[in-house]
Amino acid sequence: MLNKKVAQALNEQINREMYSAYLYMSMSAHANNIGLKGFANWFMSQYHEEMFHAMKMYEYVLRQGARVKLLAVAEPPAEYASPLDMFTKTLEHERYITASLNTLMDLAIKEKDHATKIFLEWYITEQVEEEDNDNDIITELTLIGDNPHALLMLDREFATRAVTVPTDFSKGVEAAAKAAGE
Ligand code: OFO
Repeated sequence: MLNKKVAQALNEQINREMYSAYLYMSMSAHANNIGLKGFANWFMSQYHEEMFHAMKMYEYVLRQGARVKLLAVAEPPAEYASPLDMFTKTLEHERYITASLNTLMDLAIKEKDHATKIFLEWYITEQVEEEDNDNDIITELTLIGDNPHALLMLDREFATRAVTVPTDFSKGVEAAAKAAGE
């Protein structure tokens, strides 16, 4: 059972996760357009991660007997100045997501909603990993600078990133996550 405030805040967070997916989908398209297929693969994998985050929360709201209310998803930017710009914006966005999850956690604590608090811990732990990865990539891209050879090497490495989260939610999100070992 979720109280109204918590249910609304969770629905808003579903929207933020959907926007995250949309943002990385846009970055994937841009990377494709500039010939960086490995970067396109990296961002499309990130898109799937974010869809999983959104759907995991969607299922939680439903399982708690509350209403899912899907809000309009904003338009993400379509152009980026450079690969470094894409990752700088990725890190900026993830910091914003971390802050929104912290606010959500504060609300769950204030409302004494222990189930939601436990549920949100998974997201907050994920954010530490995401920000750390983004920081590492920004450091690499800064070192690469204007060296096209080094950039192509990183592009090849990014081409090997595989999707590890479930992508088919027709039988339920948690069931799919268990089957995928998440
Ligand atoms: Fe990129 O993070 Fe979702 O939660």
